[in-house]
Amino acid sequence: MINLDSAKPIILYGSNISYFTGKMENYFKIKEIPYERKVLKYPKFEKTMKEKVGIHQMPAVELPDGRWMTDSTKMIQWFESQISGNSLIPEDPLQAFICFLLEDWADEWWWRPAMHYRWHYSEGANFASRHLAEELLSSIPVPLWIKKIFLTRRQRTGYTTGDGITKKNVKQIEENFVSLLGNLEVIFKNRPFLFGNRPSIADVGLSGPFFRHFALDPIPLEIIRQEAPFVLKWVSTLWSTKVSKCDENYIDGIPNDLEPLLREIGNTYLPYLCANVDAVNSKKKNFDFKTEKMFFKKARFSQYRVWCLDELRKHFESIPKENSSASKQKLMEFGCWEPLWRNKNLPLLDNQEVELPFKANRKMLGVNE
Ligand SMILES: N[C@@H](CCC(=O)N[C@@H](CS)C(=O)NCC(=O)O)C(=O)O
Repeated sequence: MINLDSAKPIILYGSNISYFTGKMENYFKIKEIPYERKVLKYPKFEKTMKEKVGIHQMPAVELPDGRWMTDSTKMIQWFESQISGNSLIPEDPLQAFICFLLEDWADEWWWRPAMHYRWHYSEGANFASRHLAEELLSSIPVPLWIKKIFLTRRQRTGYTTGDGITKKNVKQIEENFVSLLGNLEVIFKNRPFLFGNRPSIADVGLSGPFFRHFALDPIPLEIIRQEAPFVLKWVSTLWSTKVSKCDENYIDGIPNDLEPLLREIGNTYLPYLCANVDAVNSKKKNFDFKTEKMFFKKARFSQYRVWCLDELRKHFESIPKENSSASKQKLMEFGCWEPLWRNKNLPLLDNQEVELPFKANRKMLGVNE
């Protein structure tokens, strides 16, 4: 068990406009885990992370005993295993599985649209490139305007135009976001969090795309203000909620209004993970991916996301026998079952990510490595 002492807080290294740093901060706040966010400037941060955890990505956590950690999903699971009481993972096995699924979807699927809104529009790119240049690159003796151009290009070639976004599908990607807002608005009109009056790791997962991106960057924030005030309210409620003060447990079962989200995971996100597995199997660095509503041209392969799919399978396999057939039934109803198991063998690396959260093998996308 970890000793949480506010005199010796955990250090969270990361930018205050970073997706996964924002997710970790939401988690620490909800759990009242004392932490201090710090920035280690580049190139020192990159070098230190590679030494400590094997790869460089944001955020990193340094524990009071000096150990370093990476990967928000595995860090959160580790903290959950170290702290007794007030867990953010529901006891009900199907609810817990759905939470892991929603968290994974929030981390991996909504990354691309979040990067799109930030870097495609000059309002977002100007704001974010200036912010990051000043926050992270101030020890590099290069004029600000050059740093801004460098950052904007790096993020676009890495994560937007370099990851399947073209002139033709921008509209589809933006419609997908507006439809997410519509679905979430229905939920948050009814209750403060996805599973009732108590936040879960699914809410924490969704704070990734929302807290430091959609509800911060000028273009998506304006859409949320106009179309989804309850979503905006959820963002700030989550940020200011302490789970120790929530005395109600999670609501029973899987509420009907989660169904549109789960159906989308079944018909878009899990098939995307399968297409990524096919690309990795055939050693393709890029692949096209099509759903009823979207077409991605030359999306980037991700070895990390092969592992994500494997993790989801492991979570399902850990459901106790007596709950497993009812859970399978529900997943079939949402269209999630077939794509979860579509690819027989997953092309994982030997021992891929087994040492997380203390050592990592792969970044989320193998870009800028
Ligand atoms: N799976 C990781 C993903 C972390 C991640 O990709 N973070 C982004 C910034 S928010 C990053 O560092 N990207 C690496 C880069 O751009 O080089 C997690 O959950 O923490």
